[in-house]
Amino acid sequence: MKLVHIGDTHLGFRAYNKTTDYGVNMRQADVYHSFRRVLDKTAEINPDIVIIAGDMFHSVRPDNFTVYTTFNALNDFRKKCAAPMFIIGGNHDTPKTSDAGCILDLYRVIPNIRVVHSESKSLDVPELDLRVYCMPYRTIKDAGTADFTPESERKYNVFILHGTVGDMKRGMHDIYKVDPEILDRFEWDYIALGHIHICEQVGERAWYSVSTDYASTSVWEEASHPKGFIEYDLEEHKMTFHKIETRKVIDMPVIDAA
Ligand SMILES: [Mn+2]
Repeated sequence: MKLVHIGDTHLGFRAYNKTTDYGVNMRQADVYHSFRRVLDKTAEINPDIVIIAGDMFHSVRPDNFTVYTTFNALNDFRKKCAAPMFIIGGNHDTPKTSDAGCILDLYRVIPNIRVVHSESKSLDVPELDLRVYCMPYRTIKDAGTADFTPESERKYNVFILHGTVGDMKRGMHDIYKVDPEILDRFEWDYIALGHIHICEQVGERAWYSVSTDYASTSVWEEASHPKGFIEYDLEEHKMTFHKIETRKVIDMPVIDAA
């Protein structure tokens, strides 16, 4: 049983003034192409489960171009790989009020894509003997009281969460942090985390995947870290990191202006 864990893809991210020949912001195009590369590689691996652990979009209201190119990318992927895909809401793509509507809901129309953004819940996948517990960013404030008791026994139990766990300091926008104790409250086969843009292990079976391109406020801090995604074998408990090619970020030396 193989799982692919994709982290913050931040589609619709823009930076600087350069545009492509088609008039699209160059960094926006880069971020999109990295996403396509990740999906192409995932289709080659042909896993049983695919996870996008939050911040699929860079903003609550991505531009129309981003909305429909993302639709094309996921639709094309679906033709090559039938694995169920689980997408949860992150801090960037979940609106603060429910009447705003969440753009992630649009992607439910693609077969076998499940989206969770406004509540924590368990999704049962009997055909894979699998249960996936989803905790999107909007619900991590209640993580302490979350009930992980399964309604039915399944062989594989996977937990997806978007947020900062423990004392990691990188999230400037963090209002809530999750006590790492909750990761141990149930014997998960894998914990797929999103929010931190660097690949990091935070528990025996718990990983932050990594963002799929350099799409943070301070990309230079990440310059020495490769971008990619995680493949995880639920039987052997083996993690494989797949690096993908992106445009390079070069951290220039400090200039002494004096
Ligand atoms: Mn993010």
